[in-house]
Amino acid sequence: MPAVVVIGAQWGDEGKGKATDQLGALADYVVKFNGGNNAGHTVVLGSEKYALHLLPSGILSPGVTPVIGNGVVIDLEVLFSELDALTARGVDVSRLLVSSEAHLIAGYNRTIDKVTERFLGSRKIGTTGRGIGPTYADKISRTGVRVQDLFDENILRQKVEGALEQKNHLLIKVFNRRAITVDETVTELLAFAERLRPMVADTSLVLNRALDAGKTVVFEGGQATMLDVDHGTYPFVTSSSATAGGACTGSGVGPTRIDRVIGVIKAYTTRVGEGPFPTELLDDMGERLRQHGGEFGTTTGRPRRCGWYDAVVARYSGRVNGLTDLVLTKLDVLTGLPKIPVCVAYDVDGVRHDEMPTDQSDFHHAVPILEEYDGWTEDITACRTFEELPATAQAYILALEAMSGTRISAIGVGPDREATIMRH
Ligand code: 2SA
Ligand code: GDP
Ligand code: MG
Repeated sequence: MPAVVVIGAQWGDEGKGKATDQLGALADYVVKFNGGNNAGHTVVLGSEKYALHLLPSGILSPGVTPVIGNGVVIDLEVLFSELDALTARGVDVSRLLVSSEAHLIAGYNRTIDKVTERFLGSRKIGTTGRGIGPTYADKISRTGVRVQDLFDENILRQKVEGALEQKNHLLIKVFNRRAITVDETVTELLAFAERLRPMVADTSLVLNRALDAGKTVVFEGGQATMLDVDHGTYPFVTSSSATAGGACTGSGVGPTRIDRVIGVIKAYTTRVGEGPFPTELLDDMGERLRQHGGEFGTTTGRPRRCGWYDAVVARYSGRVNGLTDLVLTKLDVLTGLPKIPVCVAYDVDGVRHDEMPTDQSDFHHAVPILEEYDGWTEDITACRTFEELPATAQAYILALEAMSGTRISAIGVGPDREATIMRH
């Protein structure tokens, strides 16, 4: 399996970090291809717990070369504080490569992210406030600042001047804020330039050569399918391509080179931030899933919204990502529930929808059609084969597999790296 893409199949926090970390042990390169430090991936190795944001989860495996691809937006201060924190814990981060084409998050974009959310009031997106959306907006409108600009101060200054002409207009006239100066921005960005320089590479060339040489490359998606700027619940999405196609545009590796696309999916669903969520539970059961699943943002600490497994979302993810496998996570969190409802389709104004409604407004008032499965009471965290699972847990997995349309090839039964069942 030389080139494997790992993406989130729901609204994020499915456990991609754990899945990537496991694959990372078999990989030569692990590439982050979208998003930035809005991401939060928790990896548990024995008694050690790591929360990764900007760095690919594969960084924890000795021998892996972690890569930050061109599709990522980088906050340099966060990058170096994450690197320093890992180094202090004995993790070797010396092989990290950073694309010269990746875009940089400047202070003005963090400010604009936060003030825009405040300005939107009840129409807010519920962003992480890390400057992600405004930085991708600059990229698309061709006013962004890239990693390579750090190494020519004249060009950097020109680009920052161009960007600030627009930003200051917005900040002063619309948001009633002070102007941001070119000097403060250039100083902020250049502060890390010399530390970054040795890591900067043509990462597309490096990865394609690695694949030519038979090496294994894992592409790690940030956020998830339903947060993808094209295929997600727009406008309640992040601003990058979190689906499998993003692995190609965000790394400079062509689609013909990808061998497998793994969707990570929770045995129930969570979402953080605003936007529609048909199976959301606003009652005690939602609170039970949140507490048992530890469903609080890895980056912001926000409580995650919780609900039942949604097979319409799973089928949609299978389609838009071309999934070859599903990794079903957090099955252990459902232990103890007498019955487990699953959404098999939606009712929209009396019409049954087996597929994702084309019209976003329909999705906003889709009512889940639920089917119930029997639960189990046995502790499953020590199970390491499918056959060791209680019969009702096996039946639940097989039902999800049948209705989701993609083979479930691994099952998570706990946060630890070892707490996984592989199905061959
Ligand atoms: P942004 O900041 O512009 O990307 O926010 C836009 C939407 O994308 C959602 N988003 C996320 N959803 C789930 N997990 C994310 N990472 C963190 C985590 C989130 C946290 O692992 O827990 O700590 O709060 C993530 N990042 C972005 C966001 O909630 C908006 O709905
Ligand atoms: P990511 O953004 O998709 O990498 O997911 P997060 O790290 O934000 O959230 C997933 C959480 O679930 C983390 O705290 C993981 O340690 C934890 N986790 C992952 N897989 C499992 C599992 O199978 N069971 C349990 N109980 N926890 C898991
Ligand atoms: Mg997360």
